[in-house]
Amino acid sequence: MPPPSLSSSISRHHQAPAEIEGQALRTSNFLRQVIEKDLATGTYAQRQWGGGPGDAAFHDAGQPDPAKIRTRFPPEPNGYLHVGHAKSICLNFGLARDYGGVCHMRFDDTNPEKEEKEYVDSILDAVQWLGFNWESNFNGKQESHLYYASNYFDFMYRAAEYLITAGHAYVDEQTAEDMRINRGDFGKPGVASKASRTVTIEMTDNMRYTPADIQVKQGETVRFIVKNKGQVKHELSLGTQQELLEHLEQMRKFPDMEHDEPSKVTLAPGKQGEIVWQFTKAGAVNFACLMPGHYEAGMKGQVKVNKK
Ligand SMILES: [Cu+2]
Repeated sequence: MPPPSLSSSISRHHQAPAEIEGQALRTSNFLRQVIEKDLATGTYAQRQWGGGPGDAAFHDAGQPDPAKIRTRFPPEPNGYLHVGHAKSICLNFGLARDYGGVCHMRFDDTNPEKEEKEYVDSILDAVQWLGFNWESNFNGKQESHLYYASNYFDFMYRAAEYLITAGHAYVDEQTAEDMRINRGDFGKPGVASKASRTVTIEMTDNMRYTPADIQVKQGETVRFIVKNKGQVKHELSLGTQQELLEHLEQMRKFPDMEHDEPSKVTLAPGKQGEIVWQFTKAGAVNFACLMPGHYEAGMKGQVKVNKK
């Protein structure tokens, strides 16, 4: 008998609830708890479905939704997927499957200059390889839920205009530099001779920093010696949570981009580098590895800056 293919043995693991030695295992998390509560109390039982993406009026004119829940996987088709996407795929398609719902495969393709058909095909292939698809079959009616945001961009544009005119959103006219300054200050580059101590941080391929929790005093200058003990490239970027998440987004789009900023150090396997930083403001400063998939796998830490 030929061995089962990798993809078929992986999709078998997706069957829920899993069974080990006759004992049913039931995993749970806060998303499942919210969904189960809504299904039990019928919170959205009266919801209508217009047959495709659209505004409230469009759906109100539709049929009672045969899907118990709707989730979505919305990648930008500007690169190949990584392990963080695999988690999102299993989460969104897995919840839809487990609760009698549908997961929409929706390409967030609103930046056509950076997007290629090759990435669209590769993403669809990856979702199927993980054992999922975007078809639904309710009451004998087969439907595909493959959507492209560019097909209803005008609707989203009108929605944005509405939010602005209703006072719920605004257009930020600041320059990129002003935004950076106003967004939250996490300190400034320090001078090594002023450092009150040296903290060594090790990075490993299990996507962890050691230590990952560091305490400093407000005003203190710290010299961080960062060592890459792994076999792949890692980095350490210091910043506010928002700034790190924005950089993460840029790294997804341009994985080879390397920052040359004093708050960051990128290291080849076996190398070490340093960051000298003065923590001027009390609160939390975050750090993370923005190599694709690393932050998602948990490669992050925090510097707690204690008030003077
Ligand atoms: Cu890393």
